[in-house]
Amino acid sequence: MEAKIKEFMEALKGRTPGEIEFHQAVEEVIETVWDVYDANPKYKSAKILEKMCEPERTMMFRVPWINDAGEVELNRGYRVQFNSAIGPYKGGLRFHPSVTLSVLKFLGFEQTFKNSLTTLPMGGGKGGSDFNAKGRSDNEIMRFCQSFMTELCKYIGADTDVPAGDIGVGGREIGYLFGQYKRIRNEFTGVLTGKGREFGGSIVRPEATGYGSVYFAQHMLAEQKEEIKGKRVALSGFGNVSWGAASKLTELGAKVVTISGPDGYILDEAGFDAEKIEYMLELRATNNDVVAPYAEKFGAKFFAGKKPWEAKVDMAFPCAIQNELNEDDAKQLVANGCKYIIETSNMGCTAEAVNYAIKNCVFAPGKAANAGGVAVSGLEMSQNSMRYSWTAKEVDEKLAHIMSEIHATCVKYGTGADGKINYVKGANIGGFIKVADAMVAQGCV
Ligand code: 8G0
Repeated sequence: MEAKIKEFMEALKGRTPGEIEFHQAVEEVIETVWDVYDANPKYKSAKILEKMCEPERTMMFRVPWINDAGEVELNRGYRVQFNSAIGPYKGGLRFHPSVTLSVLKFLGFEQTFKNSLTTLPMGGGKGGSDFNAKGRSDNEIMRFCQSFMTELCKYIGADTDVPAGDIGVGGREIGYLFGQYKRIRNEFTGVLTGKGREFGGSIVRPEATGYGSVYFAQHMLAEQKEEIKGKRVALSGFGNVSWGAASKLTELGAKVVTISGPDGYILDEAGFDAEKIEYMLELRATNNDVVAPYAEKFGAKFFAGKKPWEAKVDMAFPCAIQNELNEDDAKQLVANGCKYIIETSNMGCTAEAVNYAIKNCVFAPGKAANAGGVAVSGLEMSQNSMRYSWTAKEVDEKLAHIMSEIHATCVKYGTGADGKINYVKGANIGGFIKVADAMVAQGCV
């Protein structure tokens, strides 16, 4: 088996030279679904895995715009339409200087499996730009979004491809993008999710990724006869995802002690409360991409240039960006008594960290734990189609139910002969089968 996986990966690398993040994401999936693939001639003869690793379509385009000084600026825009076997392409837009085709391909690839796990009819896609919002004015961000959408609007639509936000794309950017789409196409449809409440956005969408991850963790802990209450928790990041996780964890009686930014991490021994959680939103709105001001405001410790994985905690939730937690970090967490790592960012842990964590603590992969975000985006699409909106209670209940279904799928496909649950295997196989069956049914397309 290992030789066949190696052969598959070598062929993929030959076709996609240099796309290291994409290779990393594919390898993790291939390793866990290979047995299922190998045992199903209908998948193999249709070359399902090979097809799943090739986006249906990839757009790359120029995004010119004018800065506040009147000068021309140039960025590159992308949309990767990865897989539409079970629904319209669906996935966020990331505006961040680290964005490359490889990063968006890894994200679009993972999105396909994640969206399948949500039980909702959504295919996989991802897009974005290498645009850096740091230090940019609101007007510059608007002009960039308008130029980006002027090109993107040719490829998306409520029944074709429905982007959303991601890193660097929040409610403000979605508003500008939606306005430009509506102006060019002259249609008011649910072409984007994560919209403002006034124009079709779903309630609970901003909190959904973080809430969902905590709901998933509750099920993991229940399997171990434990509960969230009283746990010390390390979070990374200080954006939307980290904020949602912090508020749900705090509500459930956990003590959140860290958040982080590109400048370092905050250790707040007093734990987070409502005022501090609210302040995370203020920090983000400054466009400065720093967490240090939190330490001064609330009398907490700040460790410049360090990651929060050196803190002594029971649970860790990486909530920032890919590969933010490596093997040494995982070892340090476990050595300090951490029993749970809940990957809440996409591919937040390196491959080595994942392998170590699976063996030495209880580990949840991002495509299961963070699927609540896109799940509520799926609910936003449904509400837009109905021209109706659900209450916070209705959406939150649906989210909690979806997360429990995802956990059950992981248990179904990931429980080993020893009774231990391998959540990585469970999530990958669970996500894979539905997409693979749909692809087989639709023939050679
Ligand atoms: O709502 C979405 O479609 C969305 C946006 C950003 C990220 C993700 C994700 O699942 O990673 C989904």
